[in-house]
Amino acid sequence: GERLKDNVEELAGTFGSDTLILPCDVTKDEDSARVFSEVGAKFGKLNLLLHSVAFAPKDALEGEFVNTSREAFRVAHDVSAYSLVALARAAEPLMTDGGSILAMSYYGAEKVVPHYNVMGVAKAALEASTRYLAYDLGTKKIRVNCISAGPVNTLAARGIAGFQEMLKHYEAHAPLKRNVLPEELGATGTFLASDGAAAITGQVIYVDSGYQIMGM
Ligand code: 0WE
Repeated sequence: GERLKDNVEELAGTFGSDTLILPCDVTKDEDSARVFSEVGAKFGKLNLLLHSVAFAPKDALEGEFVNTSREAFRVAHDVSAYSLVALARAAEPLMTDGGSILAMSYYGAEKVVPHYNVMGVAKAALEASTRYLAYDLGTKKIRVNCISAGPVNTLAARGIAGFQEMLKHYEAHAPLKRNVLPEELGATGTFLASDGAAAITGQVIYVDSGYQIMGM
């Protein structure tokens, strides 16, 4: 939306002048169709799709999971999980040399993180969708993977109660005894998009200072 437009333009500016910035409401099939039609018109083909979008209504991330409304569940899954399926389907015709599709996940998909609630269920759907998409698109040499990131102090994290404590918890308990840097997530994305990862598909790669291996 408009609120983030300046940030997006600043970031896209670092890629040089031949960029295209388009709005996309991922809950609308017409929007993804329009985006990839414009990408096709300008560039002719596509190599990489990074899915980095999630939303659950704020009240669903505060109370108990058992109280999640049908509507909050629907919205969280539509925006955070189904959108990967819709975008992959729209991107596929442009990935004529094969391609790499990446999605961002979080540990709350596999273990209970208090208050992550319906987002954890939606991330579980996102990770499972990654595997089914990897199977379908493998014949087109399109790979589909998730990066499961440790907590990063982003704009989306700022509104989350207890987030600073979560950063401290990772510093204390992760094998590397530190938090993840944004550029480390970027470097993993670059690797997964590269030919070095040509035989990696359907995976969830943890970029979390090793936190996920711990049992206690
Ligand atoms: O996936 C996320 C959060 C994504 C997110 C953030 C918001 C905040 C504003 C989705 N929907 C909303 N809705 C809003 O209204 N993370 C991995 C970050 C996160 O969120 C948490 C976490 C962590 C970590 C929520 C509770 C507990 C832990």
